[in-house]
Amino acid sequence: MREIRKKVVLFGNVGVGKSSISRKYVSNEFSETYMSSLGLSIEKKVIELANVSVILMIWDLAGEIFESTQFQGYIKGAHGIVGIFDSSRPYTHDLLSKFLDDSIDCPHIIVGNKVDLITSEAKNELKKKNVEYFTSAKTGEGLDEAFRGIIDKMISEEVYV
Ligand SMILES: Nc1nc2c(ncn2[C@@H]2O[C@H](COP(=O)(O)OP(=O)(O)O)[C@@H](O)[C@H]2O)c(=O)[nH]1
Ligand SMILES: [Mg+2]
Repeated sequence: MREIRKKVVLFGNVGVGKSSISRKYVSNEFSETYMSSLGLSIEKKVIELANVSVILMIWDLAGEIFESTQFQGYIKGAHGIVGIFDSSRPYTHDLLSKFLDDSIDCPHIIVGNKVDLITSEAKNELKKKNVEYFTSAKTGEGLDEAFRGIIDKMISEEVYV
């Protein structure tokens, strides 16, 4: 089977759940204890589609990456960006969507994480702001759909034509 390797960068404020999403999606593990990881972690996950294996390299950078001087190096060569905010702290969405609109021209999606912490009313409000995906790194809800969403945006031209 054909293999396609893709660099996907997780992006968003400190504490929104980037590392938790990566860990849950790749290893099905979750921890309530705040793990302020140091540096850069890169996790690999292989997704088998009908006619292609997608090898995702999921990049997760610690720290305040909106502000970081390392940021340009971090997103360099990315095929896709998963922009993550904390659904229970809506201001993290506004920061994220502004940044993605202004600065990013590769395929990207916006993910509202920690959906286990919000009411369905709050979720509906976020849907009005064009949030495409909701996830919980705690329960695993929505993770496959979100990563499938960024995969589809990255490979649509090369696989489905
Ligand atoms: N309830 C809940 N807590 C979460 C979720 N995702 C992350 N957390 C918690 O939020 C905190 C920050 O998560 P972390 O992955 O370190 O965020 P990062 O700074 O973006 O990498 C940790 O205490 C996690 O346990 C989630 O989907 N639901
Ligand atoms: Mg982290």
